[in-house]
Amino acid sequence: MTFTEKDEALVKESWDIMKQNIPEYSLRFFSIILEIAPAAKNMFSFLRDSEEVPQNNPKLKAHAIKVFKMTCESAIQLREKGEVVVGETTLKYLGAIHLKNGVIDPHFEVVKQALLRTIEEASGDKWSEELKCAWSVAYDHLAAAIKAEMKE
Ligand code: HEM
Ligand code: ISQ
Repeated sequence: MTFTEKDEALVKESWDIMKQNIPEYSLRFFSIILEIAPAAKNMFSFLRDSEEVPQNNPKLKAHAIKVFKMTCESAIQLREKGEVVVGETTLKYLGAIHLKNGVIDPHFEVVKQALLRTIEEASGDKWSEELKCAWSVAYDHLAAAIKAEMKE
């Protein structure tokens, strides 16, 4: 699939909506991950010792934002260059962090579904098949880069 200007605009637009309520959407994002894969909870240092998902955890928020932002940046790169290039240092770091915390390939599908559902809820009647596809493609490219690094 070629990533068009329209796709990029769709991704940016829904990220703008999400930005207006980061606490809510980051929590929602995380809760959906745990709904799909409850065992994932223990992989996260900021959750390991708590009973439920903390309502206002700065680390959770900061990380969740990064995931959305990086996916959004991937969309921009896909449109500009036709591929996703993550800085080598960032990629090495992310590869190492995820490997160390026990993340395996199938988890990426879980995070993808959670990301899409969060965007669906956030974008309301702006949600469309096209929007879903644009985020999916951007995420898949980014995930592939991290997964490849984890296999190095
Ligand atoms: C940490 C991004 C996929 C689990 C992080 C961090 C970022 C990130 C930015 C924070 C690193 C730091 O500053 O310390 C991403 C992106 C992903 C992705 C962009 C996909 C494209 C996944 C998946 C899982 C996962 C599939 C498994 C459920 C974790 C865990 C940490 C982490 C356990 C460590 C959190 C902690 O305890 O501090 N990720 N991630 N990530 N991620 Fe991901
Ligand atoms: C880290 N990696 C993937 C998804 C995440 C969601 C919330 C907080 C941190 C995360």
